[in-house]
Amino acid sequence: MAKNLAMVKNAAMYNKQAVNVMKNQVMENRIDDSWRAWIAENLMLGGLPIHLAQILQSKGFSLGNASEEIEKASRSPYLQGARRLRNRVAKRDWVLDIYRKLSHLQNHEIPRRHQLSREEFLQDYYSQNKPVIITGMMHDWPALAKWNLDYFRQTCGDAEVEVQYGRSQDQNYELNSLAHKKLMPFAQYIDQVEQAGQTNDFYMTANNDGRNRQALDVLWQDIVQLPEYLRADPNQRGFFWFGPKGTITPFHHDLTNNFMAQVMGRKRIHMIPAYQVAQVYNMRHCFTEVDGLQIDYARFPNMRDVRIQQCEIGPGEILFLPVGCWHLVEGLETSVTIAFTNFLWDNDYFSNYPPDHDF
Ligand SMILES: O=C(O)CCC(=O)C(=O)O
Repeated sequence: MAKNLAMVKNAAMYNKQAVNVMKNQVMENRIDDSWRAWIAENLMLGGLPIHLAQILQSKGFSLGNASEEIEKASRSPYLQGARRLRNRVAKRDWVLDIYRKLSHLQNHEIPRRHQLSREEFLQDYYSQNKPVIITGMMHDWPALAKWNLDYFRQTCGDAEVEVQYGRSQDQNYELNSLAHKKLMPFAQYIDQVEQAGQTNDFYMTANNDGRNRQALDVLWQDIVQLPEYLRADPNQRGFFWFGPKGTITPFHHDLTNNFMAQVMGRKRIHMIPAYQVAQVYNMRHCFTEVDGLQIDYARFPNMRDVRIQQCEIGPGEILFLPVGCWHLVEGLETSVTIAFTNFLWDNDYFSNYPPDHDF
């Protein structure tokens, strides 16, 4: 059963998708367990019994049967338990909404801080779950001067690498990332990036890191870990993102705090604070169906309440992406980013992540 797009607030928005899925069963004209689940779900959303009965009637059930079933569900002690849980979630949403409302009083610009000290970073950003752009901390990276497509060809062009491929044909290319992995010589990928102009069809991402770590080993000699903020850890060096102009990483959140250290090209990042999770239609794991570049407000009305922050980063700049913060990333030019998660401070938000990802 597809999950609902909205919480109680959106009670009018019944689960239409589920209605379509179950069209076939209507032929038999009986209310079965999947329809019962639909009734329960929509009662929990705050749907009025009479409206639910009318929808069932329009699907071929008799009004009497529908009303009886809805009445039975409403009285069910099982549903009383679920109602309590729903109320508890609504209370937590209310608390999160305090942060959302207060955030409207804040300056929306992502601050740029030159050579931010460890302590300031910890106190003002890491521990506050707030993004920041740090400048002036990559000046000793050989990569900044050396990296370009020819250098990549010369140093590891023969290596076999893994990339995400064939993304244009699949709306859910991030959710289905496993299906888009493809192996090719690095030199061939570099040629494609060079010739592409603008495309989102292929992208070497952190999802390919397991395979590429060894293949691109030599490039890591040009990177200096950032000791002001990161642990030296030979097993956790960072993640290599390399793609053409036009790549789009759709809205999602990470389960770690994250640095995006920009080496080549520019990127635009759209961010939504983590406490707005109730408004972003999180359906599966850390993803949303909302297209952040073309938001359909009729389908996703809660997005009107969402505060989206935007910034751009270029070579030598580091964006701190706080854990849980929703982000969408656009490659504005051929671009290379190194992402890090090995911070000096606790960065385990995975152990207590809900095990069932169907939200
Ligand atoms: O650079 C990108 O395209 C996406 C980066 C990202 O989403 C991340 O590091 O979590």
